[in-house]
Amino acid sequence: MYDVGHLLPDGWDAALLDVAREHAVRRVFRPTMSTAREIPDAEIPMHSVDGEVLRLAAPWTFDLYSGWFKQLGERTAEEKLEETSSDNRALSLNIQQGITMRYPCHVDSNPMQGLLYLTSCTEETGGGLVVARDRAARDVAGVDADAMRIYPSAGQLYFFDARRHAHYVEPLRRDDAVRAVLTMNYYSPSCPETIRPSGLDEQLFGR
Ligand SMILES: O=C(O)CCC(=O)C(=O)O
Ligand SMILES: [Fe+2]
Repeated sequence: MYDVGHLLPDGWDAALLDVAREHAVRRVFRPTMSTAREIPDAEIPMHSVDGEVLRLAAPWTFDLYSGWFKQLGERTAEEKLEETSSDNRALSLNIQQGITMRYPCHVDSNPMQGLLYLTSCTEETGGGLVVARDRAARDVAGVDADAMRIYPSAGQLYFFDARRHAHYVEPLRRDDAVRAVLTMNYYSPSCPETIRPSGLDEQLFGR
């Protein structure tokens, strides 16, 4: 984890929260792809701003993705990181609001995930990132049976290889609470973009 918020231009977080307010779209996640770790008939509402929209509304996020943040990620990965072939696959701004939403349980397909948090969470606010210790965890109940919880703060940049540990984001505990994170996907020579499971784009960006 790198604390980068104070090194970014003043107002970066407010600017992205404005983009979220203006451009977020609501979708219903259905666990049809091989990386989902939900019970089969789950339907989970999600709010996000796609990379193609971020490219226009906050182009500087792409400069960080392919520049400084990629370099930081390469310190954690033991190899070079590769950018994705499309803006939607590269970046997404994910927003969670109120007590009913959570981010679906899944494993990542990419070997390195960068997460820049715009908001802070604690045990009181909820919104923790819940990660299975057991690689066999197949759904939320399986994750919860033995999990670690991460409560990120605004301005923190995390890098993960979460291909083998299922994870989800727990709901917030207040109706007026908001959680927002810029997610960045990187591939690498040993795990290239061509392994991305079919059905993932349709589920994440379909209209
Ligand atoms: O929002 C988070 O804390 C995690 C999101 C995540 O797991 C992902 O984007 O793959
Ligand atoms: Fe993930």
